[in-house]
Amino acid sequence: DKEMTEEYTQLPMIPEINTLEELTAELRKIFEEERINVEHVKAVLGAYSSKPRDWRKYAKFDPHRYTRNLIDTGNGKYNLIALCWSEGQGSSIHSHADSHCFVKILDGDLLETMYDWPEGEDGGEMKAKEMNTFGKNGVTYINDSMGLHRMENPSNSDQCVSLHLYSPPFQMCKCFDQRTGHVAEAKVTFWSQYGKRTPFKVLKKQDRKRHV
Ligand code: 2CO
Ligand code: FE2
Repeated sequence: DKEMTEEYTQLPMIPEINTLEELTAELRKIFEEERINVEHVKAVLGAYSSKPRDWRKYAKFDPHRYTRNLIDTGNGKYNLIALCWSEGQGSSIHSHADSHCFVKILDGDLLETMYDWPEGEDGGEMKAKEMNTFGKNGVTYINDSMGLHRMENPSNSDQCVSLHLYSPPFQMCKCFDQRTGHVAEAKVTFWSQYGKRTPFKVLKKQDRKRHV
């Protein structure tokens, strides 16, 4: 209907956003509102041009899997996270706990492969339905009604850093075995929070659970 259309064509004014701090401030303001306009949030993320000096302190890599580094909790409305993907690292196929998931590339390239939810339990091999590569400053969005995805750094020579906003924040999601369609609960963890390494003891406990 008309109201709906206007929501997507008439975006609110996007201010100039020069730094990650300015981006965070704008996001906090937007998420104070009850309703989330997906296109507006995407436009705000797009308005920021990535500068390594802004996010260097969150860019922590691990040789074994991609890391999740908490930047901001947006007054409890969302988690803003820097994900660091070494060459070739990727996630499993996963869902997003009924949250909005916004992604902006800060450095390198990220390949997204989309899948439909499997039909029933262990519904057999999951077939990719769409693949898209996002480059530096690219923005994308997914939620559970759009399906599932796997994200990976397709490069064997360059790292990738991406900025993810999840609203509302979540601790658990579902991950899927591509060959069998088997689903399992997975815990999401933070390698660092506000630029500081998550204490080893906490990580060890989290590690008993499956990861995305
Ligand atoms: N959802 C995954 C995670 O938070 C990353 S893929 O982009 O949404 O670990
Ligand atoms: Fe994801």
